[in-house]
Amino acid sequence: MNKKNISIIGVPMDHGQNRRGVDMGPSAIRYAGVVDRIESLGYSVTDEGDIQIGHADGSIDENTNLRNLKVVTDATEALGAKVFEVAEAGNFPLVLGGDHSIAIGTLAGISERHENLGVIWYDAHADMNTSDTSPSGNIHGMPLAASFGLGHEQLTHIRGYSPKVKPENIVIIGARSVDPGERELIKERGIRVYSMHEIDSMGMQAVIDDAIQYLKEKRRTDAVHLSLDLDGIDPMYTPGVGTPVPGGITYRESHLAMELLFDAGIITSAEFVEVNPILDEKNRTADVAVALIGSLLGEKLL
Ligand code: B3U
Ligand code: MN
Ligand code: MN
Repeated sequence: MNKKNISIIGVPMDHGQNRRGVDMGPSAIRYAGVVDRIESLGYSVTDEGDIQIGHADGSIDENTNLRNLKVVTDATEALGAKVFEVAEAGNFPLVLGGDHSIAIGTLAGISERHENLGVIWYDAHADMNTSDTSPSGNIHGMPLAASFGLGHEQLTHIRGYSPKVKPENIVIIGARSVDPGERELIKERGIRVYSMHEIDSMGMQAVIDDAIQYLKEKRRTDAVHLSLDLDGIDPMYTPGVGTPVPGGITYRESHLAMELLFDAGIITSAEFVEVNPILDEKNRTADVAVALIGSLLGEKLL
């Protein structure tokens, strides 16, 4: 990655799920020193501030089975516009969440500029539910499906087009909690998943090498977005997340993954989501986010 200017966009969104506090994620990550950390690597950083988020009552609409649809739609629309603007200006968009519903907006802004976008989804979950399959009505469990065109039209058509990404250009890393409807979609759409099984048996180095080769050589992607949900990492390292799932990726494996992605030079935008300071211990989860952002942007020991 050449030393582009990094544009930080905060998205204090907590309406894509039903545990309060994740709206403070961007503040926690800033407090953990994200700007200084990136500047120390020789980049210039512009903090674009936060996207405005409206109010919602948290109820699930009985017709759509969706919680807070309007507020999530409005915010992702605004985020999409901002991401598009900073990317168009030649900057690297670094989005800080906020719950994972915001990825719908990030991808809407990014994909508009690319023919064949790739996505790496680092997460304990597949985030591929739709209003029909979701057990919770929570939109943070739906952003991947919405981005390849499945789900409520308001979610699939942010910025007026759909789909944002081809299912076969998606790589999921760290999955260990997948709902039945998601499992079917993974098989049916040919989505590449490196679950904890593959991480354990192949090792993280081989997983990332394989993922890079797949996106670069096989899929010939022209840009790759990294969407990193902190719950992909084991909750012993990142306790401040709304839906922790044990048996996750270690801190060290995650650093290695970020370093290998930096070395490959394929990542063109990124987001770090689901940091919830209310559920956290001494801002540990935000600290991990900042450390991983450092590695993703080229921080090395020597
Ligand atoms: N798959 C479940 C749970 C979930 C998804 N994403 C998170 N949790 N963080 C759902 O509600 O869709
Ligand atoms: Mn997620
Ligand atoms: Mn998750």
